[in-house]
Amino acid sequence: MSDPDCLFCKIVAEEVPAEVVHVTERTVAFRDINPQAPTHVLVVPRDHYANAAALAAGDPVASAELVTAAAAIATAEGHEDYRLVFNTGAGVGQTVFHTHLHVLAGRSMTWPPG
Ligand code: DGP
Repeated sequence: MSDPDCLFCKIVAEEVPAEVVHVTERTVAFRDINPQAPTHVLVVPRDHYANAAALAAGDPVASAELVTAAAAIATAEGHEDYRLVFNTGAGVGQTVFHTHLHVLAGRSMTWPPG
């Protein structure tokens, strides 16, 4: 399942370059182009789903694999503590409508987020 107009589908298909740091059967992880922390990686399903809830409903195995991939990336980059974020909807900052899990680590963080 791919959307020809989707940037992250193009990264998964290697039609658009990205610094890929981790791959699994159902996911690809690459560094964010505008990092907000020393480690800022996006983990995406290979298939196109608009947001985290759509992915969980349509492919729960891939949904779980995003989280286990995120944990593996944090460990590989030496972080015990890390933040995982799914922005869902333009009103909270989602700009790319292909599910992506932000993995942020390597600096102190405040709560609540802005
Ligand atoms: P969000 O705002 O939650 O939809 O996050 C989208 C993220 O995608 C944002 O942090 C910047 C990142 N991004 C946008 N375009 C590109 C790109 O072409 N390459 C990479 N690696 N990241 C991108």
